[in-house]
Amino acid sequence: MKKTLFAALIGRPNVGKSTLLNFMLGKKVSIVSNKPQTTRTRITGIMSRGDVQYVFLDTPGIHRPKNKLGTFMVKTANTAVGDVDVVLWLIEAGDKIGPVEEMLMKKLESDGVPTILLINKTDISGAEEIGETILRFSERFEFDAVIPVSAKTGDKVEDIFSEIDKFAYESEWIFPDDMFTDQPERVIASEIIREKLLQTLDKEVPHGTAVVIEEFSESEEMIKIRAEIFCEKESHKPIIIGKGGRELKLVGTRAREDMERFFGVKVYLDLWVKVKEKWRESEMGIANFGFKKEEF
Ligand SMILES: Nc1nc2c(ncn2[C@@H]2O[C@H](COP(=O)(O)OP(=O)(O)OP(=O)(O)O)[C@@H](O)[C@H]2O)c(=O)[nH]1
Ligand SMILES: [Mg+2]
Repeated sequence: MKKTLFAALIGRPNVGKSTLLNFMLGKKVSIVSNKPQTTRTRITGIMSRGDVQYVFLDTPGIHRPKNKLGTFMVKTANTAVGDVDVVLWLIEAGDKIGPVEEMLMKKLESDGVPTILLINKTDISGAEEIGETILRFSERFEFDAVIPVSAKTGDKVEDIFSEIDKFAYESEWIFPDDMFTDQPERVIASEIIREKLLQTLDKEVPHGTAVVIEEFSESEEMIKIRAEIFCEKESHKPIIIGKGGRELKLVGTRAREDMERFFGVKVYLDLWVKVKEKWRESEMGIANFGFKKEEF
């Protein structure tokens, strides 16, 4: 008897949603960085194990948006809540209930979707703080389960499966059993480049970048990729390129290595940096980079 389960990973930026998704799948499908607002769209991770096909939706961190891109990201996360059988709400030990949490609780209540609270990063938090945090959140909301986990070490991640399995429903599987993401190869390539920008560059600069794949040509022995990195200000361009092209070269090497691992063939990567003033602030700017209104 085959079963299907849709689960969304929801929470504030930087709590480890994408890290957890990658750990659960045993494959890297969603980019990770130590900077908040890394994930910008809904990323689907699929896993078929035993009788169950799990469809996980990784979402952008919920925050108070400061521009049109932020508004799109928060809407994407909110919409995912309504599309799933169970929500995995990730927090960190010490987190308080603020406006973002209030809003999320209201949404979860009105949608009536089962919710499991995950206190992530237990490898770097104290037992007492974890306990207090569980109490604080449980007093305010009726969670179906509460599990302290570590997406980094994998501690208690298997317990998540035991809890969510209850919500799986009988159905034919939607995706082929060897499929693990629905992202097209071009999107994976652009996300890998964005991850390396976030990991290599400091502060605000990488947050204002968008990556467009201009060419993706495959032959048997290699893939040739030409990508354009758009930044928001003329002054950001030399920062991304670096002295003598050092930074861009580093981004390129790191991205190429990951791409070769992912695609399993040699990759030739050609990166260009361009400017698109304040693109995150306009509807048209974000639509041009594929963040479309139609998605919700
Ligand atoms: N120590 C520790 N670090 C973790 C754990 N999970 C995630 N991290 C780190 O936390 C940072 C953020 O991880 P992400 O997975 O990108 O977080 P996210 O919730 O997807 O963030 P957004 O996409 O910005 O919403 C990264 O530096 C991760 O390595 C964990 O269990 N333990
Ligand atoms: Mg993420």
